[in-house]
Amino acid sequence: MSPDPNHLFDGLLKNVNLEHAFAQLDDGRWYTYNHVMEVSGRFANMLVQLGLQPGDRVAAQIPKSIEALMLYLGTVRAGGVFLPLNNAYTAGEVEYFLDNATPRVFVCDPARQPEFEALAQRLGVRLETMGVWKDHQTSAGTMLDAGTVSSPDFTNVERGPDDLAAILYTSGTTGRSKGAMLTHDNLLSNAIVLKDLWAFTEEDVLLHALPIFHTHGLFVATNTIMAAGGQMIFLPGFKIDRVIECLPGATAMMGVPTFYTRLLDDERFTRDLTAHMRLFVSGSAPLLAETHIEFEDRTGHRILERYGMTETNMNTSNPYDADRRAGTVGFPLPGVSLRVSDPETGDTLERDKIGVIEVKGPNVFAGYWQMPEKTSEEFRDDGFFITGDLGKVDMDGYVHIVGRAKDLIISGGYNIYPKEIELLLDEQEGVLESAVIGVTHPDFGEGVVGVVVPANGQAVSEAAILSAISDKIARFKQPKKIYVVDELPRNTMGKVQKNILRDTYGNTFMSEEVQT
Ligand code: MLC
Ligand code: AMP
Repeated sequence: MSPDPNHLFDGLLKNVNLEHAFAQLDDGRWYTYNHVMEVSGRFANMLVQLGLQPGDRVAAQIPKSIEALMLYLGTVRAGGVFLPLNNAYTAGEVEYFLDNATPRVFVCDPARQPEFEALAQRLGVRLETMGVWKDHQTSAGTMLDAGTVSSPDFTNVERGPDDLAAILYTSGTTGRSKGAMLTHDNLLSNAIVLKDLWAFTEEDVLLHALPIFHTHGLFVATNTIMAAGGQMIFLPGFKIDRVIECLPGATAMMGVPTFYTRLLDDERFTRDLTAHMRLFVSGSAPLLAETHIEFEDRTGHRILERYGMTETNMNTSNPYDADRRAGTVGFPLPGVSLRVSDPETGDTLERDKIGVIEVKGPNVFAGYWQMPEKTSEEFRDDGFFITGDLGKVDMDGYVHIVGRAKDLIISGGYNIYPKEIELLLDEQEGVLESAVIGVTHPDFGEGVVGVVVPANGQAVSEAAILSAISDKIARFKQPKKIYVVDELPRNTMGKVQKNILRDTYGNTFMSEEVQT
């Protein structure tokens, strides 16, 4: 059967030379595109043997590894829907996703298997494990053990452009996470656009230090490099020494702003170290204009900033060949329509006017998993998706993001919805109510601060609250500071004035002084 150009896997690997290197791994192994075919084929066979039907979900909360990436590709080849989960999520958080998405298979870290056995049994989900491959002797979970004996030959299950390839959960302003349904065409069209726009070729070597459970590391980075037939230096995470060591072997890097501020804080990061680099891309959170400028002063490279979302993949990008402007996210991608609307009336605003950014195009998701009402709330009648980001298009056509209409904190590139944390703080003993805000953090861009009001006569302390919530939600979401106050500032309508809280506690992470 000839490759189906609509199938994500076939489309990504369409022009690839199978002998070409795909990834250079931290354990010294080299992966070629032949390995990609073989190992993803083995996983696809295994999933089918486990009973996977087209459209079934495969959830995974596993350490970053090349095999984890092959599980994504194997799922897609088998006609399944890949559902990656942040490794930092607690068992309680994972329970919600499994309950909501009802996957056929859940693959977890072998070290955490005991936490999930009862849950998997209750939900009727097949539990498998996958750790990090070490050598042929050591077991690294059931998927890798079985993978060595299953066949590498697999004929991809037919899928249409509108069939789902992945579901990525994204939190909501109400605190409940929503599964963004991404189709084969959403992912494939975006990868091809980005490869062309950013001029990726098979000569490229992408330094990959992002996690692979989010859009940025999983799709923007790996799909784009595959579409180009290029290779990656595939690191387990962002550790500064290793990144600096690997940079001379790379031609491109993608990262969240924290990657770039950390590099700039290191004196080994010099013009010489980056001399052969062709491209640095930043996204997932705002890159400060001063970081952009300092980066150029230090290295001579202008970071290319782009703007995306789990629901929409990438929407805009600064140009590759023309002026990359600090503080802007560039132009809408080819095929993407973008407009700025009045948040109240929905009327389209003229250039330079600030409103809510709305987008439409092949990149935009198919809706939230089993939440038709939530889906329709976030789309206009003419099909534009309301991003919740506030911005403007300037007179030269560059898009600027100036804030958010949604109550959202972005910390080190991870999204944190205050509502989810507030609901948890409110449940704690002695707490009457709470408000959660994001304030400037020197490393993560924004850091989470909780402000709590004790119930009448109760004594509450920061330490007691932090200890009580320590195993309830992922660590990166937990407030890095909690203030106890008598009351929250409210407006005449009774709404908490978070802007006042942000003014009061804005310096929390910028100075040693503790505020009261
Ligand atoms: C780690 N910690 C964080 C954090 N990451 N706290 C707040 N925000 C974060 N992002 C905490 C840990 O809980 C721990 O706390 C301590 O910091 C050290 O943990 P670590 O694992 O050693 O941290 P580190 O490896 O340095 O991780 C920082 C990071 C990582 C910036 C490298 O967060 C990261 O890789 N972020 C990228 C996120 C990403 O890929 N986003 C893309 C989303 S897609 P303690 O208290 O235990 O010490 C998207 C769409 C788009 O947004 O447009 O791309
Ligand atoms: P997520 O839901 O994790 O995919 O995060 C998407 C959100 O990240 C967007 O709605 C924006 O608020 C933010 N974001 C992504 N890229 C940028 C950027 N370049 N500048 C500012 N915000 C960004």
